[in-house]
Amino acid sequence: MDVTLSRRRFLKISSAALGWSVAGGTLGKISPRASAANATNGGIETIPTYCDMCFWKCGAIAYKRNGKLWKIEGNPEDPLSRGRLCPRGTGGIGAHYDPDRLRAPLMRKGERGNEQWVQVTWDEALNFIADKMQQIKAEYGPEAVALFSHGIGGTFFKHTIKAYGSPNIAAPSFAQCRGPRDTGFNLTFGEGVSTPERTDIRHARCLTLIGSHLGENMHNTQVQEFSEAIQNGASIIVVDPRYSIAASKAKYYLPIKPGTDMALLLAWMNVIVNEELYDKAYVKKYGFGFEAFRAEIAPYTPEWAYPETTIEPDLIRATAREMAKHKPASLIHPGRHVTWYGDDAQRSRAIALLNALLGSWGRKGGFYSPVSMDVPSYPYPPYPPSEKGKVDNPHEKYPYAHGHGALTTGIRDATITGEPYPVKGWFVYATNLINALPNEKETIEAIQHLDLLVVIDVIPSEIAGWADVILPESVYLERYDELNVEWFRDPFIALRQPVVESPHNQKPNWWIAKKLAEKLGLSEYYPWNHIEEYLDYRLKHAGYSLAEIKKKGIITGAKQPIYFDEGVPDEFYTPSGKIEFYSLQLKEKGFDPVPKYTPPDPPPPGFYRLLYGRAPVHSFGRTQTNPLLADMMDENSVWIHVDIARRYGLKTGDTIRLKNQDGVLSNKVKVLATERIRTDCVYLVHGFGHKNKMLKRAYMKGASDAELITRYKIDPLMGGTGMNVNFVTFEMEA
Ligand SMILES: Nc1nc2c(c(=O)[nH]1)N[C@H]1C(S)=C(S)[C@@H](COP(=O)(O)OP(=O)(O)OC[C@H]3O[C@@H](n4cnc5c(=O)[nH]c(N)nc54)[C@H](O)[C@@H]3O)O[C@H]1N2
Ligand SMILES: Nc1nc2c(c(=O)[nH]1)N[C@H]1C(S)=C(S)[C@@H](COP(=O)(O)OP(=O)(O)OC[C@H]3O[C@@H](n4cnc5c(=O)[nH]c(N)nc54)[C@H](O)[C@@H]3O)O[C@H]1N2
Ligand code: SF4
Ligand SMILES: [Mo]
Repeated sequence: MDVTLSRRRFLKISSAALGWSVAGGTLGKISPRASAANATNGGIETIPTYCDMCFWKCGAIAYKRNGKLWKIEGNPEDPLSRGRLCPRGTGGIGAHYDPDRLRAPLMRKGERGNEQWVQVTWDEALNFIADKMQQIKAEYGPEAVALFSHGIGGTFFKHTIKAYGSPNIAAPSFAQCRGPRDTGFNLTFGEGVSTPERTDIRHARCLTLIGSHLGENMHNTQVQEFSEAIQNGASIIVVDPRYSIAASKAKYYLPIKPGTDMALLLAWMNVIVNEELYDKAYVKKYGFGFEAFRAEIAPYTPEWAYPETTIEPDLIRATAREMAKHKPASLIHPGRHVTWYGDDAQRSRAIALLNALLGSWGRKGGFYSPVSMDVPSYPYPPYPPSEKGKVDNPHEKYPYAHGHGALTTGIRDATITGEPYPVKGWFVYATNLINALPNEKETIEAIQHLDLLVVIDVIPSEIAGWADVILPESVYLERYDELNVEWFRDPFIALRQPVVESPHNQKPNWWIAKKLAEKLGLSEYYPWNHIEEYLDYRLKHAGYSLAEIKKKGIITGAKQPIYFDEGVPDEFYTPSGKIEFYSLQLKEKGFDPVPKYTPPDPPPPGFYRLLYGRAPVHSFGRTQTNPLLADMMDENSVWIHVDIARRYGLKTGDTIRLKNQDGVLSNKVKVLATERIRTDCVYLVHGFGHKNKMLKRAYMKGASDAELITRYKIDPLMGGTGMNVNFVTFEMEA
């Protein structure tokens, strides 16, 4: 690649985007050169595809110059990106050129975890895996193989694993991310919030963000809509112990004591109900159990909430009135990564209830009803039924864990204990379980019980370090994937297609999953020869074709109603058919029918709560080796309040280690002494502190939050793992 030119160009594009986060205004304008056509012009070729630098799947246009990947911009025809990518999306070319990429299949030599490998052929690797899987099936049954997978690239692995006979498929995006939110909303409205979130941020007149750090959390469409809402003069209320970028845009900033949001939510509802500020007609028409709810929240006055949250009663009242003034275009954002304290499904339910009081569900500026295109699935033979059922949640211990695959930590527990039945093989696709699950010791302990650990990744991640076999995947710019048929405000179909060839012996997921199925004697599940046939079949049955979608990357459908007053049926799929202010199903199962507050455990003396989140230029722990993104941020710092830093004699730039309540010591990390955080907590950007030596650029740079998260609190409703329950102190470095 022409490194200088593309880097200069890249920095220009991303600093425009980052400028937004710091200085306000919109993201960079749509480039007039971004033509959504598959064109060759003076050695320049444009190929539309969709981004995979995170899981938002923005439509993009890749540019090639003289046959080489040059740059990526947003696809103006795509409803998610609307022609603009976030800095990570723009930096996607770095994923193709990353010198740390896995290049060929590797098999472990010696002990697990010692990171010594022999390079093998694809046939050798897949034969080894298929033989092991047949042995496991013969001895323990097919359910003893589990798949962990994150993102759309896992589609074909899920298919192969189901065909093999296992129902044990899990993703950290449920029990370590947004599961509790969808459970809380489902219990209230009968539907979840889904992804992309059905939030009508663009039209909100008042937007309340509870720890949703938009601007650092760079989910493109939401950041663009947030920016529009600000420009349209919406009132922004931000609740965060840390003065986030979003907080800097807020009319009201509430620096809440961590873990006490439930108290604030109850007090807000108390004010809105007592002062009769709620949408009475809406609540009367759609609400179930409102009087019982009113009685339950009566004790939770702002004066009661003040010592819990440290937010002044006047400020609680003022913000409650502000959000009510703009109803129903008043949106309390449901959040996304909500696995914080273990009472997360109930906190999410409280957020749902507050939205219900404001009448925002089904209304403009609140939650719209998403639509999608109708693209029939491929007609495969039925999967073999499983006699044993899923392994993760014996006796339905977590009654609301259904419907989203299995629980990651449930599979991990079963692997360790052998109960309710043994798990002997793990497939890990595009998820770094060492970083994504709390308590890495338990993950490593579970791995010791396995007969087979296969990791499919693009770089040598920490979990790959523990594998028996590592399979190197082509990055998204080098492959086709499943169609993106998203539920969104506008219906569309998006295509991911190869822009360039893989540089070494990497293969796309569909090819690996299909070859493996064939070696397992499951060829009937792959009646197509190439994914192009599969995609064309699906598209033809929807009235389109692969040839057609390849040109623009996107097919959009006609606008459809998305609000109640546009004709969306005002139905709620709860047991009562209404919005459940009081939940009889929760009561029957022994849970609180209306959310209650439990104070968080206090830190041990001299310890500070460990909080963590995102940086605009990185995705989780997966982009630290990307040369373009690492140039912008190559390590994290620990945010410490200036007064606390002073107490320890620390200043910005000093190097320390963090030690958690269980004695776990982090890598060295730089201090950021700042007034932008409370005195009772510290903050790290997630994804740094890599420990795999093969990650040359990222090895030991910064500290890993994951490593310090040894404790977690399980949500009794749905099995999510609250992870903001760890505390750290500081160890000085000479
Ligand atoms: N401590 C801590 N834990 C967390 C979080 C946190 O903030 N802190 N966040 C939680 C949340 S919100 C989520 S959604 C989860 C996310 O957790 P994960 O999905 O595990 O995210 P990553 O850790 O980035 O791991 C993604 C892996 O996929 C690999 N990868 C990237 N592209 C490709 C590809 O094209 N093909 C293949 N095969 N692999 C690829 C990357 O190299 C990386 O190893 O983690 C959760 N866990
Ligand atoms: N750039 C970038 N963007 C991303 C991602 C990425 O990796 N990189 N990942 C995407 C994914 S999968 C997800 S799930 C989202 C996650 O992003 P979000 O869902 O927006 O945020 P969280 O990770 O839950 O929380 C981080 C914020 O919560 C605050 N916080 C911590 N504890 C508390 C508390 O007790 N109360 C309150 N009110 N606030 C608290 C922190 O200070 C921080 O600002 O980001 C998405 N967007
Ligand atoms: S939000 Fe950014 S990284 Fe995620 S898909 Fe969109 S452009 Fe790519
Ligand atoms: Mo997430």
